[in-house]
Amino acid sequence: MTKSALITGVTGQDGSYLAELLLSKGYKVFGLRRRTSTPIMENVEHIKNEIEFIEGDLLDQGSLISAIRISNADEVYNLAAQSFVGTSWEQSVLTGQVTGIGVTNMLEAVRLTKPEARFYQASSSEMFGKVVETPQKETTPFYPRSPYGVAKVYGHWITVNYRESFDMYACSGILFNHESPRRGVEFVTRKVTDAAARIKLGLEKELRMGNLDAKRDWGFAGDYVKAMHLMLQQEYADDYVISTGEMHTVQELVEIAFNYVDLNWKDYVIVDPKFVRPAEVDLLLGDCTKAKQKLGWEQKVGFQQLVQMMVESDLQKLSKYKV
Ligand code: NAP
Ligand code: F7E
Repeated sequence: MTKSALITGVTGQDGSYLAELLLSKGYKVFGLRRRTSTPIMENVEHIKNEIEFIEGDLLDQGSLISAIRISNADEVYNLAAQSFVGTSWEQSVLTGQVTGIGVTNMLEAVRLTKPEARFYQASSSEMFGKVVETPQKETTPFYPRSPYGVAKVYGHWITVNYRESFDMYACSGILFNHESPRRGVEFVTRKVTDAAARIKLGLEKELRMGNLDAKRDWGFAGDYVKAMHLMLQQEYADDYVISTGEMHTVQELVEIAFNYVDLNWKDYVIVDPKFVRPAEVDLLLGDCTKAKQKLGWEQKVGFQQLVQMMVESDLQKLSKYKV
């Protein structure tokens, strides 16, 4: 029998890769999409005729109940969020409402409408924040460092709580940073690959950055959405860390991107306090042994390959503007 899935945040980076994956597996895919004055469809343009879009918002409970009713989803992937850490200090209340309370709104819609549906919550390594142990695994205590991280901790625990209170199949994937050519341009990887391409093509002269010493465990979004799907195919619902187990600095990211276009990054990069955060997450490094053993999940794309893939994609997108 054909399975159906509802993806919130379908127009985002992960939503688009997950929709592709589920379509390739024969799912009927429904995507919750916000009404916007101009449609934001770039990531799903190529599959828009295969997805059934439902208008709704994580802040509007009725629209979420309707979405579950219309889709009659067997699997619900809650990927929608205000997902940019930087903005979470500027819009802390909104971030709390969407990224935190929005999870309860979605869980309530499932509980009231189709409690047997399987639920995935997009938790984050940002919950570890000022890390209390390295590497971080499922049992590592949380110490969030931003309004975004705090909201994700709430979303994480409400998912665990609904699993334990209502016996729902509700999982939380604690995903470390994952990137792709579809990454929003404000996130550091895409900001750097976009800038390297622009500078190479003569469209920009410099790149202003924040903390070059921050360390992250960066993987490829296309690999990570496979873990989301696997989490909903198990006998019991559980929570899993998904990561590469490798850590790099922002400076290494910059070096790889600029080397790829034969430029010396030191000639173009300026550190600007405007991009330094009020509270920083200095390092994140994940231990995904549990996911490897129980889900059989593994990453395919390495860090250098990922950065080069992103620069290449930005060069192609921007080449028509070359001066
Ligand atoms: P993204 O590209 O920023 O996508 C976020 C999606 O959420 C977009 O489709 C956006 O719609 C939608 N959205 C925002 N507010 C909404 C609202 N009020 N109601 C309905 N939809 C709303 O994020 P991503 O990188 O794909 O990440 C997916 C999820 O994983 C997020 O929850 C993120 O916090 C989490 N996460 C991401 C990472 C990572 O490294 N990428 C790591 C751990 C966890 P519009 O297109 O209309 O803006
Ligand atoms: O920053 C440093 C910055 O914005 C990474 C989201 O997907 O992953 C993401 O959150 C690091 C930070 O991602 C700039 O200070 C330096 O230390 O790419 P980012 P993030 O904050 O790690 C987690 C797992 C999520 O869940 C989130 O949704 O890079 N950095 N200079 C900079 N960052 C940005 N954005 N811009 C700079 O100029």
